[in-house]
Amino acid sequence: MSTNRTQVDVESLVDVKNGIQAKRIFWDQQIYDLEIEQIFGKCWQFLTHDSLIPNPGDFTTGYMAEDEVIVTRQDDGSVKAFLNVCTHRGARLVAAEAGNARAFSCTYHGWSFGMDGALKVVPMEEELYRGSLDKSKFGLREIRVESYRGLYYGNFDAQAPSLNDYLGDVKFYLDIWMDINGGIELVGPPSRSLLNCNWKTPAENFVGDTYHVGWTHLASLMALGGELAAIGGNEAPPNEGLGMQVTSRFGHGFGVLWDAAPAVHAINSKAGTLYREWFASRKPKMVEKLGAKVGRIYGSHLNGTVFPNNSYLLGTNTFKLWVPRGPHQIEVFTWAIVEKEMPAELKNAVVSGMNSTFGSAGMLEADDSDNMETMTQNNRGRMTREGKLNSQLGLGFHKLDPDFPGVIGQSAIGETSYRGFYRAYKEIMGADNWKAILKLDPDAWKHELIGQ
Ligand code: UNU
Ligand code: FES
Ligand code: FE
Repeated sequence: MSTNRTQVDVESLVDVKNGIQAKRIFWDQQIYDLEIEQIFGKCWQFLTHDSLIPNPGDFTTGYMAEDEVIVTRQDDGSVKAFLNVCTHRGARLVAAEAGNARAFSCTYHGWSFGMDGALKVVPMEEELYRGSLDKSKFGLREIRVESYRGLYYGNFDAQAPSLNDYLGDVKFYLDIWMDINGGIELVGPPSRSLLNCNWKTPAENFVGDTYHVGWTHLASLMALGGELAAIGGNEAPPNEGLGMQVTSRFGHGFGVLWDAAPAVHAINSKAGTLYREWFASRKPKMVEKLGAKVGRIYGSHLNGTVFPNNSYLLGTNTFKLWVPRGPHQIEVFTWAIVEKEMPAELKNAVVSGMNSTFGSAGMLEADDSDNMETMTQNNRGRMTREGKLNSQLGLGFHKLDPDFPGVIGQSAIGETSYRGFYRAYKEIMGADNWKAILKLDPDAWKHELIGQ
């Protein structure tokens, strides 16, 4: 067992049955170090989308947790990812955020690598190394890559389940937005910003927090005047018909606010007008294909997280990666997510609508950020970090639904997907390896969450 695993009592961090977590999960360095090994070492992490590297030689650089990576489109159309680190003396290989290149040359001594990762050229190789350097042994460290609906994810663990199996129950819902309706694309380059919070504070907020929407975002919702303006200020408790929550085996989950997809695009803006027309024209086709109950997912607002750190708001056109930078800071990457078949005018309008609401300087992004930072930074206090976090909202009000995969939280405002997120977190943090996780009864997680 690694040092990190012997230093952290994972069992004490999450109480699944009672919906409680230890507050120190947002603070302790040892917990963070174990997360890097167990969570980010085992789980699928978002890299890029087809639309951002369409041609051979196209590349983007980014992060898998604290590891710098490069993602490149190969001549055969496939996509490979590598550590963005020169295998000579370890300098960063590629400084650009994106581009097109046939080869990558290190800035330090000039070793050059092909876009397939192979070490191709070593300056003065014959004269200096005199045949003693085996270039085939010094290619870039390759990372396992798989894609879902054009979204590429990387994984450091060869034992991990396929990306499809990992997404599991949430694929059914994502497909309604990302496949059945004609597919999606990401608009980049991503904006990047620093936030002084633990990576789990926004990940849990997006996976499961509809409770804060009417309160934290009151002023923004009133200013925007969309479908959610009525819940601003929590003046009237939402009825049961407002939405639902969904969670799944590996911690992915989301909240649904029925028929509210365009809610944060200002009612009188160009985006607001065009987008509401768009849903009115597209929704009936989805209902025809999927039936009224399931088809309603399209045109509803979805706030979700793909475990561990990839969040999205479908309707709001936000696609996020919360890259950890130590336990108390993240770098936020924000892309716009649009439907492929939207006319260019609508795409442009919703990208700009997204940037003014959930971009790095967006008004709702700003509403959230102080909460994310204080719930991290106040753990500087010793008594504070010995405390607990409560996610008991809706405990006991779950169901299984033959039409909706996963565990369903029955009211719009609840914390079912928080509990699902931390149930998976605990399981993966404490497991010897993927083999041990995958040999468990595949339905056991549901009973554990529902408590029966
Ligand atoms: O802030 C959020 N997570 C959110 C905002 C969720 C739904 C609608 C608007
Ligand atoms: Fe939720 Fe205080 S009311 S953190
Ligand atoms: Fe928010």
